[in-house]
Amino acid sequence: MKNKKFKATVFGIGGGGQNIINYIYSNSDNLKKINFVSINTDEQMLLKSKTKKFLLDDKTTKSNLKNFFIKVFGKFLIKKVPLALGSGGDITNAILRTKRYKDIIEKEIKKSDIIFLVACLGGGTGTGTSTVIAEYAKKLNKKVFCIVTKPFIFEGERRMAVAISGINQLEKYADKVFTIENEKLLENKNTDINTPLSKAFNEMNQEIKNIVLNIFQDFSQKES
Ligand SMILES: Nc1nc2c(ncn2[C@@H]2O[C@H](COP(=O)(O)OP(=O)(O)OP(=O)(O)O)[C@@H](O)[C@H]2O)c(=O)[nH]1
Ligand SMILES: [Mg+2]
Repeated sequence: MKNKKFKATVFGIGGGGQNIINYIYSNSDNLKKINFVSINTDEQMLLKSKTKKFLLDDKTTKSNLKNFFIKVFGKFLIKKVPLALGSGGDITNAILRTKRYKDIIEKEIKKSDIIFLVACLGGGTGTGTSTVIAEYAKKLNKKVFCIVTKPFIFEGERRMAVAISGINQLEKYADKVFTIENEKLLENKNTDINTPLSKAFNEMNQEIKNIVLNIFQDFSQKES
């Protein structure tokens, strides 16, 4: 008999991370037992996500915290509240904003036995926030699996260096870090100049979905 208490949460962090988990969430009937949570500093982007959402606002007043709760748990955005902007590639900003929501993030982590962190590295939020959540999850004795992408070469050396330092940080806390290179999309013989990027991304999303599914099933069986 299956252990009904066995639970997993997939966090999609930053713009790319939320895109990927949005795809997985929207294209999986067999993953409905998994808790999907999009986390972003960019409110406009976050509104596109169909999963549960956590906004890392850049303000700390009580009224904004109240608005944050309404936005997380309510269905409609309150129009009067100004939109929270992304970190603009600033890891320090993303880390600071993540730490302000420690209690809320830890509450979500505690619901699960396995934590998956999905992020596209190279920007601020995916790189900064994922390392903070990985640390929280490991300190709460969870199994932590990270699935991250490295930026395209054309995005420049700085973004690549940021991504590599992010991977090094994640390896301190994760049980395993799966790294996927965006650049591979350009080398794929099925991808040419006429292939829409969204189609190429979806193949990668599918690959990431399979990693999550395999790990989840492995653990589910062990727990049965
Ligand atoms: N595979 C894939 N990669 C993406 C996607 N969106 C962005 N990326 C890659 O991820 C890197 C980081 O971009 P974002 O995820 O938008 O950045 P962010 O984490 O939101 O960071 P800030 O906006 O700077 O706070 C980019 O440099 C791209 O290489 C996506 O949908 N799929
Ligand atoms: Mg962003």
